Amino acid sequence: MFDSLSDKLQRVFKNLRGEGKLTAANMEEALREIRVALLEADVHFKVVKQFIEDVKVKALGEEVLTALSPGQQVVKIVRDELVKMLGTHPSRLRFANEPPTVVLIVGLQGSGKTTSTAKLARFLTKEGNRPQLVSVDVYRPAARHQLSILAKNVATPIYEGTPEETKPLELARSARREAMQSGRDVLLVDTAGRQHIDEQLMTELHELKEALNPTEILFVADAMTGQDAVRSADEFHKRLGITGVILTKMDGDARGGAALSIRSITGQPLKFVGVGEKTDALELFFPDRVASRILGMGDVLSLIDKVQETIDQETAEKMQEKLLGDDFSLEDFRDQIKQLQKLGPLGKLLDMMPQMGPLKELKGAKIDDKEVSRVVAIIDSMTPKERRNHMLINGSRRRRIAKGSGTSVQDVNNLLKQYAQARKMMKSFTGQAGMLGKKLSKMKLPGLPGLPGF
Ligand SMILES: Nc1nc2c(ncn2[C@@H]2O[C@H](COP(=O)(O)OP(=O)(O)O)[C@@H](O)[C@H]2O)c(=O)[nH]1
Ligand SMILES: [Mg+2]
Repeated sequence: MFDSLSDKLQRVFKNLRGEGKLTAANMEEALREIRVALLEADVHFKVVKQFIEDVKVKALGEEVLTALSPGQQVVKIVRDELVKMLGTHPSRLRFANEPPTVVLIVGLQGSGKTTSTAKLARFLTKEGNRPQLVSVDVYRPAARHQLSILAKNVATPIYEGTPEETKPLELARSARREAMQSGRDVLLVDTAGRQHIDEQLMTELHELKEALNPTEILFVADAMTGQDAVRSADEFHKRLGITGVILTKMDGDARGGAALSIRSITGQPLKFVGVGEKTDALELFFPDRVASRILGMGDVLSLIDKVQETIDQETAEKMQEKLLGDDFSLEDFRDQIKQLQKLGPLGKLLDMMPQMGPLKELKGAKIDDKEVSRVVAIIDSMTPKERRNHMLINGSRRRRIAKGSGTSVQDVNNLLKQYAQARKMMKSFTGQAGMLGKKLSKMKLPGLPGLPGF
């Protein structure tokens, strides 16, 4: 769905990654490319304009985090703005105080109303509700029959109506009465559609709205129709007042522009997406997940969040100074390993960092809790002097430390070796000011010491 947009955005971020810092010039270039990518994904031009402005203000403003590299900064800003554009919080169905809650399903012909009505019934049942269905599409007998068949499929009662009930309003009223009598708590009303918005349809929908006082009026839009879907959602909203959107056919190869524009244009949230023809192919819409999927950054984003959450900024800064200087002690080593442990399995961490090529061979490495406690115990058994200068630890001290920490001399030797390697590694990272070292220190990762041993 968002493949093409995703590819283009990633190219922009890749280019920025090579830059030392964010400047007005390289930002301008990146923003231009992001703008083109969004327009090509069929995002509404007004939405694109606002989006670019917001990203620009943030990127060049005070909110820039010096802890992240330029590429990561922009990814973060774009992600945050995408989430904002998509609606920040997932928007669930609302329920009436007095059951049954009435949900009116509206939209153009062929958009997926009948299918979505059945999908919703199934979804609600799974959530513990007791829905009731009715089709008021009196113009096409086949349409009502279609919902009857789907109702069986999702094991939900449907009000079929009497031969005398030929008007949408009559059918809907009777269906509500039946729902009340049989203790159903949600009435889903599948309405007729037209190829185009016309007066007669609007009048009919208005009457239904007046009579039923629905809690939700969900507009069903076909994602494949791109900007047309957005335009008709907007028109329905202006004329009828909708409370949310179901975007169908997201499993197709639509470019995604509709999903990205609907909220900004109509002011109404995208509540569900249809991702297939079957009745289970309905998903709640989660803005943050969709944004991450669009950016497809192997989750650099969650890494950024995680690093920021986990590592206390101040400790990290102190640590960084140490890493850059020459006084990286065994105590620091111990603290870093503890920090790393907090970040979770190393393999997972590295998975989240697609640009960590040189460290890929460490993928299999694990920081296991036992190993960490052993390291901590050994270092704690040293004297403060020894922790500051490992050269003081001779053979007999090694034996004592092993005894004191309940480990073996070999464990102590291994640890000292890892520590020496870590020091060397840190020096080469930072010393050469190589990209990787810079990246690590910028990200305020604890420097990944001693990795070869873990
Ligand atoms: N691939 C796919 N097809 C869908 C989806 N939703 C509906 N359809 C198909 O779209 C067509 C029209 O759906 P229907 O519910 O009859 O539309 P209505 O005229 O608005 O009631 C049918 O062939 C459905 O199977 C979806 O999310 N994905
Ligand atoms: Mg229909």
